[in-house]
Amino acid sequence: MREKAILVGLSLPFQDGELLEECLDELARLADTAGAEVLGRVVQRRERIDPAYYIGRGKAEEISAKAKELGLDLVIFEGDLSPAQVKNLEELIPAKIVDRSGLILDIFARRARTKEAKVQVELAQLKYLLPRLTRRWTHLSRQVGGIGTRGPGETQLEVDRRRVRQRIWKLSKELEKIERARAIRRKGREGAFRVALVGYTNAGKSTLLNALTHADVFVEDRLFATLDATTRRMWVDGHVALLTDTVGFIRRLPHHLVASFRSTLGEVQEADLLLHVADVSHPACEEQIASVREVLEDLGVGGKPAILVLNKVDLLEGRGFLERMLLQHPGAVPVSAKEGTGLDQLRRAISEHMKLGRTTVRG
Ligand SMILES: Nc1nc2c(ncn2[C@@H]2O[C@H](COP(=O)(O)OP(=O)(O)OP(=O)(O)O)[C@@H](O)[C@H]2O)c(=O)[nH]1
Ligand SMILES: [Mg+2]
Repeated sequence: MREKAILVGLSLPFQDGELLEECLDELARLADTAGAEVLGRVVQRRERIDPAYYIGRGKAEEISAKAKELGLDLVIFEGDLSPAQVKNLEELIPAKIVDRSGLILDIFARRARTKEAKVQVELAQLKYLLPRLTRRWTHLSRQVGGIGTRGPGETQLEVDRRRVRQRIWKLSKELEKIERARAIRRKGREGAFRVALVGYTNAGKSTLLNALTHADVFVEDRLFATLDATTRRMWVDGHVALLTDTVGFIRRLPHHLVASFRSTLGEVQEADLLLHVADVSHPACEEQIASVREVLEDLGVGGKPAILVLNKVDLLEGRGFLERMLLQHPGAVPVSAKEGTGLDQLRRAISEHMKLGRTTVRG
């Protein structure tokens, strides 16, 4: 049984209406990936975000009626809600209230397979939860109601907070241990030329890794199929390079997640070359390229040598758009990871960077 959901977005003045539509499309894909069935969308035009309800109170009441009528399990908000907004909305609407960050965290939690990913995701979830713990309790004590519940409620809240903090501490320690082990593994690979695949989620990074190294990494037409770094050997011009596949990016990636995934993303930081994979058939391609570059800047690797790989050219009708993209991004390489076209040109481009590496570092 898929949980029934509707999406809620806010249209603010000076905001691009098309962008909001794209953000809602992306939210719908995220909801689908999380296992929800999206029954509809509600968009409200407003001058500003309402501090108490995010949307207007009247709209929230409308949604409440809709939730009853449709038997909704979830109401998913496009923006990020404050703990107070979640609390107020939950009091009004008989469904779970989830915001964009909460949804992304949920997907990561479902998809984490390795110990490392699980620790990283739980850490991010707890950090997200900590400031939101209040509402669950005020909520509960209000349900129990009346005199005398406040005291024990507060105490319980303190106990809960302490438990969460202790767990955060324990997980941080575990993560440090995993990071040390990863650093040792990386040291063992020193000397080899390292290439990291980066890019927007669903751009085709894992498909490209498979195509270039004949690996068999999990590929899926859903968001965030990959959470763990996988490294494979790749032959380029008679030399071996190591190619690493990593977690995909998304616009407004929750910062707790970026912080927790630092060790996985360490592979990106230590790479000699980045292959930035973009889905050139996606309507928001340029925007996605810009979002990825922003995350790379955040990670302190904005200045690393990179090749922009324009993937999924097989889905383009005509060459006009591709020609424009190639003019816009000199040095970009068009490929279809799925059909295996353009891979020779990509290998040549990688080879050029490897030669540069050999002459400047070891030459
Ligand atoms: N038509 C077409 N589809 C592609 C191409 N490359 C990848 N795909 C499809 O795009 C979807 C996502 O591919 P993945 O390789 O899982 O993408 P990813 O970048 O690793 O995604 P995440 O791990 O979720 O961040 C899959 O359905 C692939 O089959 C391509 O060149 N052409
Ligand atoms: Mg992948």
